[in-house]
Amino acid sequence: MQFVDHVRITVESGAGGDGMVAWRREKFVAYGGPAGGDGGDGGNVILEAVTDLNTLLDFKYKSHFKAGDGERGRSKNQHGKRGEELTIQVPCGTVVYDAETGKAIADLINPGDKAIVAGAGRGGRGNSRFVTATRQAPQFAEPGEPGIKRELILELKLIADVGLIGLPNAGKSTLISVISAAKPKIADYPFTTLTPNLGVVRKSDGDGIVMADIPGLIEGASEGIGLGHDFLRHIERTRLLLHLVDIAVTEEKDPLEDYKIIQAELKKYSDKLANKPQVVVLTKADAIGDPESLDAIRNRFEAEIHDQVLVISAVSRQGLEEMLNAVFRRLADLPQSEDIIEVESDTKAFLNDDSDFEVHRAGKVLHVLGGKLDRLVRVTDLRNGAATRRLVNIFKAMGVFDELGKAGAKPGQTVVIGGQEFEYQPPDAPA
Ligand SMILES: Nc1nc2c(ncn2[C@@H]2O[C@H](COP(=O)(O)OP(=O)(O)OP(=O)(O)O)[C@@H](O)[C@H]2O)c(=O)[nH]1
Ligand SMILES: [Mg+2]
Repeated sequence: MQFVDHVRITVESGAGGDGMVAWRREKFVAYGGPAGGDGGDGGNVILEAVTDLNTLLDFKYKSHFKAGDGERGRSKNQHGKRGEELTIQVPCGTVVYDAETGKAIADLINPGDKAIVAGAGRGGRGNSRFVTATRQAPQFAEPGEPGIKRELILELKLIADVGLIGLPNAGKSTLISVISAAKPKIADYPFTTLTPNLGVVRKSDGDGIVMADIPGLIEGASEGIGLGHDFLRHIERTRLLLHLVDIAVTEEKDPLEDYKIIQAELKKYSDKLANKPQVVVLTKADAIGDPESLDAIRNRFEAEIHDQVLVISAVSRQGLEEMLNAVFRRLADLPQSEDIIEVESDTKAFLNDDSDFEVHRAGKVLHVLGGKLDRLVRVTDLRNGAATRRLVNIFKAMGVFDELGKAGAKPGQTVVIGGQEFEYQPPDAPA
């Protein structure tokens, strides 16, 4: 199975349905009172973390998602139907970024975690909602709000307690296959592992921890050599790293140099990863016949890193229990979760910007900017004179024209409000 951990998708929420202009039919009465129903709201687009996915592969085939639009309002004050909501399933550990800003907007870690990434457009109100003492027969209704369309980057960062790192062939996959039920491919050539494997390692009391086996790193990985180093994102969220060093290669290579190569590559990826708690594990001890040379290697490592160094053989199972005990002990002292994602509040999923307005001059044109005004313009049918007159009255009541006057607007001048052009009228002119 192909493992995909980085995709770009487009999501679009449903537009709200337009409000309706309709009249009650009564015998002998031309306009029996307004009876136009509201348009239905559109559907939201939601991302949800689920356990039965572990790659973003599906998004390679389908990357465009749209929720249903709301239906338009009907006569007899009947409201339009709501648009269908769209829930997109993603694997646990999916981080969601706004593609435009690059900011993380959601981190879906646990099954059931959800984020609304595109909020539905609201349905427009029908004409019966615009009745006032002086306006018994409103000839207009609100259009529905548009949906929100945006691009997102989804990135899978696995969630595991322990990450296995080391050069290719260090014995990472062999170790996880021996201490968990995971059955990754194992072979005596480099880059056997191309995509991460997760395994659950059980303690004697039944508690389990999750271990991640990832591809091997080599010198220059940060410059793209070998498999590069992007896959390190899968151990960013681990609490502890097991650094496996093959000591069966002493003839041609120095294991301590191998160790340093990996440390240097971790640092090139991020200081955070390089400084993550680490346990150094010398592997393939069965291949070293002489116990004294084994001790000598261990001593050299301990002198270098000033910490305990473990020695194992996955093949003969030597040292495995001691290693697991050390891992469980270290984990017990470490915080439960490693949150490395700083999620910013997602301001683009909803059209609910209620900010007040400001007047800006851009050359000769005066712009009035503000979320509240944007919304008002959006839900006004500007081809309809009555609706537009109402909008202009609201502008006046909000003090928009006063502010435009202060900013030097001349009667008849074009001003831009909510992205639409209007003619400026002094505040005391009749609507
Ligand atoms: N003698 C001995 N050989 C081992 C031991 N552990 C792994 N090997 C062998 O080392 C080779 C590489 O093992 P893998 O587990 O595939 O190594 P890896 O670190 O996952 O390698 P990549 O996936 O390529 O990064 C295989 O031929 C294994 O059989 C061990 O404890 N003793
Ligand atoms: Mg492997």
